[in-house]
Amino acid sequence: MTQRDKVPPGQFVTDRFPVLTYGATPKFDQDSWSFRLSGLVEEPVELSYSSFMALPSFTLTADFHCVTQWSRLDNAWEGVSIHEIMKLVKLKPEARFAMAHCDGGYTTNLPIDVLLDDDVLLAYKHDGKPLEPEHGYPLRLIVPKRYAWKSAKWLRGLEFMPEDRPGFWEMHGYHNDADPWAEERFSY
Ligand SMILES: Nc1nc2c(c(=O)[nH]1)N[C@H]1C(S)=C(S)[C@@H](COP(=O)(O)O)O[C@H]1N2
Ligand SMILES: [Mo]
Repeated sequence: MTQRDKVPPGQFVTDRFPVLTYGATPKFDQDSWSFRLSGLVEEPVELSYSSFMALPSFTLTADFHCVTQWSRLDNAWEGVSIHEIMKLVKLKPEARFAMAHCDGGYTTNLPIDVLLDDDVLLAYKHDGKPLEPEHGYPLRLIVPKRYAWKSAKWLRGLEFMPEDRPGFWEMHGYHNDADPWAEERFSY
């Protein structure tokens, strides 16, 4: 694949790693940090920082496409694969959508089949180093096949839902589905 084939329409490539955050970078406190799986699961789960970090790790190289038109290619992400996370709970059959919840109150929504793709992970490292605070330390969601606003920084939990509900940017005019190859940028 040539580099051009990796760049969706209307995007340009940058080697930088811009920061795009609505609001301030939340403070991380290891003792009060936890990761929750909630909503339509048989038993909700809450993991401490150390038990989360003890989960088997998964690495992936993927491109990252921001709706503001920059793409950063070949990011090496390391974290825990979504499939590993889902071994911790049993989804109820009515679960069809998920909401990512973050420190600071940011949210973003995904259909469960998009969340459960093989390239989705909860990342704690980028290009071999712990995530920088402004890029989501200690944990962020990575959904390579969607625009980057679906890759929630400072992730604290996933909630499973029977019906779709818009997250933060989806409520403020961004497209619900966010496929960069279809240029699903805005909903208006
Ligand atoms: N918690 C949280 N996650 C977030 C955001 C945010 O404001 N808060 N911004 C989103 C947007 S719009 C983009 S483009 C990417 C940018 O990730 P980066 O700052 O690591 O480049 O993070 C996404 N995840
Ligand atoms: Mo963005």
